[in-house]
Amino acid sequence: MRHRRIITYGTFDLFHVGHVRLLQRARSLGDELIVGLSTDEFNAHKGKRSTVCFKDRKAILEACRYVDAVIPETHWEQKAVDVGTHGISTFVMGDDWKGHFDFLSEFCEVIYLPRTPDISTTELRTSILKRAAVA
Ligand code: C2G
Repeated sequence: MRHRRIITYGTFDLFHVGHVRLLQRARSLGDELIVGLSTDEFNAHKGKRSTVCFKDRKAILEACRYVDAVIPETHWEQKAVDVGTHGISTFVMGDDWKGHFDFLSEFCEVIYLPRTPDISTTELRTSILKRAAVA
């Protein structure tokens, strides 16, 4: 049976259970999981400003039992190159991205997994700020 390497991408800011469940399910699809982690600069390009810097988001992901390696995600177009460079069998994203990366099916399997409901970095940040305001 061929060694199956999985890849996924994201910001993973304020690491939460939705991220864990995505990584857990992605990892269960193969033997190894690589995460393309958005750099702070790429996040700015995505119109996102993460609370936690790239260095710390990387350390947190590397501590996650489902993650075997973390590579920087610096631009949208790197995915097809990464799939070749790392010998990826399957590309995985949450289904909020459904359809956006179907072009990769030319190079590897493309799977969109259902998002975990009722949790997001934005919701977390908002609830923290709300509590701080009334504290
Ligand atoms: N996710 C999830 N359930 C949630 C929140 C997030 O399954 N409740 C998934 C997202 O669908 C994504 C991954 O966790 O697959 C990381 O989420 P983000 O860090 O928000 O990723 P994003 O900023 O959308 O960046 O090139 C792709 C981009 O880098 C994706």
